[in-house]
Amino acid sequence: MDNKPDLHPIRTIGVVGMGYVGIPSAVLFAHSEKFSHVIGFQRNSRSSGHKIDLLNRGILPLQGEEPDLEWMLREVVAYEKFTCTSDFFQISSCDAVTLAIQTPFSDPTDLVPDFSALEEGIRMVGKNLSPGVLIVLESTITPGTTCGYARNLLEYESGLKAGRDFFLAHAPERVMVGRLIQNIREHDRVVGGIDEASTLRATELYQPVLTKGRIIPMSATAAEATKTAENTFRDLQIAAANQLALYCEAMGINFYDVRTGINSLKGEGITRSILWPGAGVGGHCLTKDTYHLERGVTIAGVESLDYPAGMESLFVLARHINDFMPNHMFTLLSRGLVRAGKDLSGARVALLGWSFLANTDDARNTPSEPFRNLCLQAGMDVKVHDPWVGEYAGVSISRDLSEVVYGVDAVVIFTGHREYQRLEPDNLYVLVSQKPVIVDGRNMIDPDTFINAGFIYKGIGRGDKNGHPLVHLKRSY
Ligand code: SAJ
Repeated sequence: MDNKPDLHPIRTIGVVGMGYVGIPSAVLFAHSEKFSHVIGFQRNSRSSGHKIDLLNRGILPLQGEEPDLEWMLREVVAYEKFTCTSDFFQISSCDAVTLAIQTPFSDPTDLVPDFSALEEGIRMVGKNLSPGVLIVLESTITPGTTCGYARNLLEYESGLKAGRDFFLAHAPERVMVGRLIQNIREHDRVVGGIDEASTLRATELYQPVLTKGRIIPMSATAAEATKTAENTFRDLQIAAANQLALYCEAMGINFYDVRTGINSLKGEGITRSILWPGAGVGGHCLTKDTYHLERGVTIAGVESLDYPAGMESLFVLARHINDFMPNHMFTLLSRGLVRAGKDLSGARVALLGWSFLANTDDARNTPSEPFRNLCLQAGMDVKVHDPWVGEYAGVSISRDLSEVVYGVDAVVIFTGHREYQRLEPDNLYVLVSQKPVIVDGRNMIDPDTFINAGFIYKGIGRGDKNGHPLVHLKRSY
């Protein structure tokens, strides 16, 4: 008996979850002449149900610029190659179904991601699953989820058997907002099946939408570990830069000189690629994927893990170092105010930058928030400026830089928005209070120009400048 699903051509594709991963994915499948139709599945929920009608009218329900996505969506709708629906029964007409549903951590300390939305999606697919279908999970998930939790749920809801009646794989998304279409087409695509046949079937699905990118086949669990670990390693590299910057401050030297020196070591097989220290690490990737990886090891077989007894995970330690950086920014601010002879309580602070990523409006898990909380707990008055972020629950954010810095005791640069590179020391000096402090969390300004203009300077990694002699200026007004 042939115990493999039958291999008819993939013609109709279902994409569950019309978010910033699902929409470009669905549009690219629909745009390929290899496939005849794509159905986007979206819950008719209060927060996202509106997307169904917009998408069916060829209107993109995403924020910001997404090159090519808009006209491609209009085209596939016009040619009736793409439709969006909340009727999950239509999954039964699909040859392949992908799920791009986020699994955020409501509280990273408990290491338990919120699977509720993904679970609902998997159940709906399982209830309408036909034999021979390929299911692919695209969300970032804990290693072991595809072969364990997801497989069991699909088999339970469908009464079918993975590997025998349907194919199952994981193909993690690697998209960046602002480059969705380009990333899907040009990044290599890791594709991991629960078995060889599923890997091959998933390769058949993704190959047609790749241009520069190539398929990288592996097991489902290896694919889950790849995605979580690629962000874990980036977080680790940032933590290494942050720790070295803290050391350089303590040693009274310039981190950026040391970084240049280290990176000058070149040659066959020699890499250092030191990243940049900063005021902290935000976003929804690096702040959670380490905990997905850690949870994967915990579930997959912590008893078989050979690791130094009682030693904390290097990866979790890196998370703690990065989460410490807003505290360090508060220490730099406090030291600056003390040098200015000012009390922390009642001090007026201009916090420049609320988004977690330079020149974007993305404020998810922004490190500016814990810093602002520390300032408020110390009795400071904080005004927030950001040229990109419109609003954020509980925080008033101004676009008027002069208004935010007027009369403050300290200016703190938290996000590397290009606007802050253009801060002019003399213009700023006449707006702020006497003996002003400036703290640079993103290496945006030249210390000497602000020190010579009368500021008390503190900067991450700038041990060579943080104890500078004070320059006393007679105010000309
Ligand atoms: N950061 C530093 N120092 C650095 C780099 C970043 O402090 O040298 C901080 C940033 O300020 C930010 C945070 O880390 O607060 C995250 O920055 P990021 O550039 O890693 O941006 P993310 O979080 O959007 O990461 C995404 C990831 N992409 C996907 O998951 C598909 C990541 O894998 C990419 O490497 C990253 O984009 C990228 O390189 O653009």
